[in-house]
Amino acid sequence: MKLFATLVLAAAAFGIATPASAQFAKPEDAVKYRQSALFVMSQHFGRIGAMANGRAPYDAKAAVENAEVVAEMSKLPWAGFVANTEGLSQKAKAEIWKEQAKFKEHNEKLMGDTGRLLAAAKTNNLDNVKAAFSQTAASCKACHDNFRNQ
Ligand code: ASC
Repeated sequence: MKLFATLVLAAAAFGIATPASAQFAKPEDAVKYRQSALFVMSQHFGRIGAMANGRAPYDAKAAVENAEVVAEMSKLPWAGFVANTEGLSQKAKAEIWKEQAKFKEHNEKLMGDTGRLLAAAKTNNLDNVKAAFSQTAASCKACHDNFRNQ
């Protein structure tokens, strides 16, 4: 274990990629990490949704700020889907680990969409925000339909 820790530190010092699992002290932390990133993303995505759906007045500056958080958060959860967390969360389907290429495709689709949502927000045009919001929401839903229970 001590040797492993030393090797991980050495690898980190030299910028060598270490397994994602090595980034978390324990499997439960990886679950908490990915759920936290997804939760923060959903809060900020919801604020854009409120504007897109007319439940809140359109505030172009707020839309950009929220889209920045969404775009950044959308990069994070995936590293938390470590193999040793399978079965720890009732919501994460086994398919995540059985169909890793497909899961990765969904992750990348979302990151592309959130990048386009941010670009749309920066146009300061509500119609652009609405279109990019629904594209992104469709990506959220597609991944949930395939990989999340309930
Ligand atoms: C949200 C949110 C999700 C997605 C999903 C889209 O605002 O929290 O998980 O949109 O509901 O279908």
